[in-house]
Amino acid sequence: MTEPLFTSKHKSCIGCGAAMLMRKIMDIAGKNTIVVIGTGCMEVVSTLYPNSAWKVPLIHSAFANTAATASGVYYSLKNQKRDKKEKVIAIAGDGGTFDIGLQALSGAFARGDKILYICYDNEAYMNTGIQKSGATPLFMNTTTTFSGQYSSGNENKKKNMPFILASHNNDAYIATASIGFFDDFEMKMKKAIANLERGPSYLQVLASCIPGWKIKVNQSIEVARKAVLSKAYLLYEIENGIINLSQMDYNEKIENYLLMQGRFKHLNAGNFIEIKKNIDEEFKRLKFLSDNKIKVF
Ligand SMILES: Cc1ncc(C[n+]2csc(CCOP(=O)(O)OP(=O)(O)O)c2C)c(N)n1
Ligand SMILES: [Mg+2]
Repeated sequence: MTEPLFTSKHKSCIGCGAAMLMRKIMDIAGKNTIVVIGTGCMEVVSTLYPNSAWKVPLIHSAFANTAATASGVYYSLKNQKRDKKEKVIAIAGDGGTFDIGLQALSGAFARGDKILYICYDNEAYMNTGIQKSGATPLFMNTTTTFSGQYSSGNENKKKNMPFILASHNNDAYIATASIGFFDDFEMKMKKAIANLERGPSYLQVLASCIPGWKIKVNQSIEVARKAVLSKAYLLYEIENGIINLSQMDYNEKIENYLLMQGRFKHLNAGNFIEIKKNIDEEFKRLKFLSDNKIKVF
């Protein structure tokens, strides 16, 4: 076997879903890749001096500007006529993508910069201690949306990033994935790379977090599978403004997904009903758009 391009020289938590994803990303990307990494767990754990887990060139600048840095690298490659051979992959967490890096990402997509942006979505600002982000799901307990006598955790729904980006650019390839289904991720990442001939690509990948989700160290894959099968995290692609819902066996009970995680252990009967209603509505909406090939953007 050839040497991995994301090696074991990192200090992630045992069982970290995002670290597994980094390895998979680099296995698929290959060595003609320049990685731009946003501030967050994956940057912090993989670049601790004097070690680096990366066997490709890697740039970290700041929290808000991952996409802007990636665009700069892309235009530099283009000016040097290296852009057909080398690709730029930007990697950032959900906080760095849904919130603080959104302006730069929006600019890159509006311009059609040919970068692949991958958001590893662990559904909170994990590196600084599990604060709520724009990707945090309804009712999750975080250190800034604390569940207690007067609150059931996060009161907002997750932002719909794939739709926000799809509304920018019809040349983009956009997809959601989960570390519970690496074959599906691989298929989508290959399409995302192929799309760089035409425009930008965005992959949003659910990546479980042991301390943030309060699960056992051997449950990261299982929980990421249950998230999809229970319809809590829907997998789909958006190409040419048309949604294609990924074919999965969507018949897991949502309770089985939520109750295996400490971050949802406070939920009451009313919370379950509301979550169920939301995910059923969203599934119905996406399935309708997908089945009828309706051009949404
Ligand atoms: C401008 C700025 N604000 C805040 C921080 C502190 N900070 C570093 S990592 C981080 C959390 C990142 O969250 P996310 O993007 O979801 O990645 P994760 O840590 O979950 O992997 C924060 C708030 C920072 N480095 N820079
Ligand atoms: Mg995060």
